Amino acid sequence: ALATNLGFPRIGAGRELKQALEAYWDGRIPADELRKVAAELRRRHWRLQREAGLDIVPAGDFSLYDHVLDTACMVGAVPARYGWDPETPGAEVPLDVYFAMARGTPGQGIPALEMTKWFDTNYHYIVPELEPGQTFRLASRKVVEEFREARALGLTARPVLLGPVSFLLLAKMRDAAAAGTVGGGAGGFGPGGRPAGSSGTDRQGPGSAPSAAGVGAGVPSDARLALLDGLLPVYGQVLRELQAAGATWVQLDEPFLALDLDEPVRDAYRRAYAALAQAAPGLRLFLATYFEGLRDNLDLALGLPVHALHLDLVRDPGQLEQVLAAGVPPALHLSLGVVDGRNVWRTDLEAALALLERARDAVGPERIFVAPSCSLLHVPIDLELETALDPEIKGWLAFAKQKLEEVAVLTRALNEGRQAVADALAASRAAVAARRSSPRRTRPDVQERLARLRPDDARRPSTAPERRARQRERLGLPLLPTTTIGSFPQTPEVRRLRARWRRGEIDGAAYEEGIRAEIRRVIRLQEELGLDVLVHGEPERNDMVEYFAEQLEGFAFTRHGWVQSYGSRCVKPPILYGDVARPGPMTVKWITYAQSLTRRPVKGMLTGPVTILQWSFVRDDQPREVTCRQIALAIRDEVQDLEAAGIRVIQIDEPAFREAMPLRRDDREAYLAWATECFRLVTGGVRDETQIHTHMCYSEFNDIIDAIAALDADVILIEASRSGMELLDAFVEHRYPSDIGPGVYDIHSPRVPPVDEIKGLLRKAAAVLDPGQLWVNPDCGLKTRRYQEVEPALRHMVQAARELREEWAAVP
Ligand code: THG
Ligand code: ZN
Repeated sequence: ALATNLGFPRIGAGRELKQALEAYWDGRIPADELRKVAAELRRRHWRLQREAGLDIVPAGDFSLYDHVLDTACMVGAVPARYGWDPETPGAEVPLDVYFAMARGTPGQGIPALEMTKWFDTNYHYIVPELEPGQTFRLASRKVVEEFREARALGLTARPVLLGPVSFLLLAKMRDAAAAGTVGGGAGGFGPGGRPAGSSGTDRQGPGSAPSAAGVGAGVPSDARLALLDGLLPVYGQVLRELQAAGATWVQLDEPFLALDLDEPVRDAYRRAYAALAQAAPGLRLFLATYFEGLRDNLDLALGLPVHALHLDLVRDPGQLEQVLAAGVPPALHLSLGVVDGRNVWRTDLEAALALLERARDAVGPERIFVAPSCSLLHVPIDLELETALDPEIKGWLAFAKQKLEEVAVLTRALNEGRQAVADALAASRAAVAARRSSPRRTRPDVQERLARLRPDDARRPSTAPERRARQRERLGLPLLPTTTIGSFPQTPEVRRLRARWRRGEIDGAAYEEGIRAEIRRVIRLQEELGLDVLVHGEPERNDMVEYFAEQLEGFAFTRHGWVQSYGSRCVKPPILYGDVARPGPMTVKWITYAQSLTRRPVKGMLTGPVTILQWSFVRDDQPREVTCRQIALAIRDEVQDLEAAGIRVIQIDEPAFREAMPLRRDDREAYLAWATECFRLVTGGVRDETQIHTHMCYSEFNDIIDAIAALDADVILIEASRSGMELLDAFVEHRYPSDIGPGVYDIHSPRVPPVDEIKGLLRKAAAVLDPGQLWVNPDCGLKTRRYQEVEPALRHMVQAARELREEWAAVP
């Protein structure tokens, strides 16, 4: 058996890549310096992987921005607006074209490619943009060069490519009508598509999932697959060049093989791999599947002419037996992903070894690779850097480096027998036992409370229409009430205030007064603008998940546990290790202070349980739904405290509600049932006259509209401006019973929308929904914007609402 890895984090333990990228984009360092940092990181990471005990390391998994973008460049899929001439013989995509695709060029007004979630992870990839009749040609030899680099360092490396079928299924098509009109604009996307909403250095976050990309949906066959025949020769050429450079194995990542596929997609897989096997007959193809089990695609995968098949045995340990029962073709190697590449827990080596030994006894040790379940892109690099972490909890964890050491131990156990690694196995057993028996993990009061839950706890006393009448009366709101999503711009002064407090440079009293001053400013501004439901602006928060997790029991935090979110942006997910409890109020102090400054209603702002769960590293010793219910109860207590303190409107944000949905259709109903129940547990205890808002930051509601309605919120504030209110169709068809605030202003862009444009959007909304149902608000929080844009935009928004109120009031 051989120890291997599918991919390593690129950002660097000290986020060196982030620093270098941002310095390059700011013009502070030249391209050569950026390349030097990147090469140094690759060298360091290869050395680390070899020293951890790997026999074969991945090469080409490094990326300056994103591996899907790298693949688009490899095959020359560069939309015309980036000004790259594909006809120039031998021309490769230059660095600045690459970054223009990732980030746009604000100076020239060229938008970036769209960005969306990589399967069910918190990583975002750049969505390749293809057109009918798209041609491909080899336009980047990055993977060949990086393979040579690894060889030159004396490593046995396996080049990594995103497989051709997954590449096409991750892409979106421009429609034929618009394909000829390329130039300055980004118009003309297919149904459901839209121009990239964010552009340039301005990009602050992901856009919505493009409906054209198949991630998470039942994957449709469509025009993209018609491009396969044109794409395969480029892949063939890359394989031959890799072989010529000395590669024996090449890894092809095909995560879509673990999703729901229709017959044309399956056929595309058969055609693609037949062609690739023929293109470089001497090369061994290592087909990587992950994020789910193969399930009904098992026979398809086993029938492809490849030399190794990687299985994610963390997500689906049962698929090993299915594979063995189906009969492993005599020449096929199995790569067994037994170490969790998506989470931070130390592996139970005994349990992993049981699976590995079963496979070894069935197919022989010479046909086994031992590996993490997927690329380690999704976990932090090195646990040893966490010197401040509670030692007991640290003993339960493994980051990328430690995970590879586990892979090496398991491989040795297979090759040399358990006694060769007896110490490591004993240490693992002890760690597993210590975690299992630790009192830190369990809270009897939390478990008893969970056991006592009754269906009524997740139900509001009256129906939405009854509540609406009472809330209207109490809040005294006009037609088309105006509000915002919650955060106001985080000025450099506010960031500095928080940083100084964290470093202990100012005391608690000075910090609190600084925050209160900011709240005063934000309340005064909103009153002056004439908004109807105010917010406190969230100056005390950094990352919302971190903010709440820090105030709950059951979470631990790292100092260096950065995980790439997109490009140079990272998040530091909290580690949820134990039963969750709320020792005391988390937001009441700030919200009640804000409310004391104004007669208008101030919203309490909370993050929902599904989002806190989804954006944390979550314990693997109980079902996610149980953990989510515990978080829900903690947030419920906060809601109760806010209500008791006189807060009349409370918003529970669930931006991750959709992305937490299982990748396989069969698993979705169960997820939506518990996720909905958790949201309702948060709000179930409030009185009829307390108004519950929620916010979700994407515009794909069609397939979850029933669950959205079942949340039973009084008001839902959603993204809509970028799709020109198209998403409202789902709400119309469903006869959505509550109020809706379809965002009328795209906060992802610095542009200030004119009054008439906002009125136009509201008219569109009022044409399909009851005007009495409509709220007026921006698309998302204003945290990443500047006051110079926010103030005029909100002024226009309020003006538009006022003009329409008068206009519509005049109509009998
Ligand atoms: N919080 C968490 N996860 C998220 C988001 C979030 N996932 C989805 C989406 N939002 C990702 N978007 C971003 C946007 C900005 C940044 C990270 C993810 C970002 N990070 C800072 C950086 O890399 O410099 C670090 C932030 C910090 O200091 O905490 O700007 O909102 N959990
Ligand atoms: Zn949002």
